Amino acid sequence: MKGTNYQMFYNKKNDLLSAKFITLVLIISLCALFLFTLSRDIFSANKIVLEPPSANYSLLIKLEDSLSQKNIIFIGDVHGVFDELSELIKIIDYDPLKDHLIFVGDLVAKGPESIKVIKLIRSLGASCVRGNHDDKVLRWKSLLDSLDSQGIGLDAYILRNNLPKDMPVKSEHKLIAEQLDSELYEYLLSCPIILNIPEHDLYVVHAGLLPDTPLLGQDPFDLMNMRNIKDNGKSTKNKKEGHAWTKYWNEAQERSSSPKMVIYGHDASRGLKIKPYSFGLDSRCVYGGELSALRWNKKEIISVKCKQYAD
Ligand SMILES: [Mn+2]
Repeated sequence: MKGTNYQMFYNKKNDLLSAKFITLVLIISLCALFLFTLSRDIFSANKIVLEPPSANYSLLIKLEDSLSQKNIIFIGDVHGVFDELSELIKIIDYDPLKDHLIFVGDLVAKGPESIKVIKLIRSLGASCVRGNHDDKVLRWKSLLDSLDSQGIGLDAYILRNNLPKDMPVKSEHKLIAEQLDSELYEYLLSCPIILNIPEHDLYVVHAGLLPDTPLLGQDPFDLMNMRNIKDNGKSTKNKKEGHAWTKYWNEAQERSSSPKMVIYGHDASRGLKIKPYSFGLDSRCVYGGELSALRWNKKEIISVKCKQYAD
């Protein structure tokens, strides 16, 4: 009997212990769930999704008829070089009543006066396409504005979110974005990825086009960055892979019943590059080369010598 009593006592004590234990586990679980929910709410309130690289853009715009009827002058990659751009505009004898300027992108970065360059180009009523450097500035501006409107500092944002690899926090694109007022931002944003000028059978794009893919099916990032096309048909900015995209573009136009010319920039290392159906206008101004303009009706190239601003 003694043994049985002891057993009963032991069982009671055990039941009591396990009840206490279960209650404790329940309380801890509830606390953990509460804290988890709370922290998730705080986190999601502060989490801002960064727009993907080319979130806000027009892929293809046709130049207005009133502008395509003027004498069109294309200008290569300016990269924030204000003095030489001003000099070039004087030398080409630009007449706003008769001429229309079209910039092939990369108005900004690498050179010293990006903001002054955008102001000047905008004031001339020029057209433009978006370059890879313009795109980075636009992405920074859109992020900074979005954080600003929510009262969140960049430091707080970076603590919880990763910036894209090509948008490091210490970048000149961020500095330019910080100086961009809303008018200049709207102007830069208005530059499409591809400008179509059907009256002259040509397209303007910053880097290049794939010959065998419909225009509206092409990736805007590639159109602002490509230099070559690889053997598998994909574009790359690496010049060691495949061949220049212009080789494939020109071959395709020769076979086509409605061939199109492409005016582009971006490829400073290949410099001025004239082929039957492509015209490369980046003559390395910011690296101490030249800034070039192309008067389309005369097929005339006018260049000014540039100081070296970047390596
Ligand atoms: Mn470029």
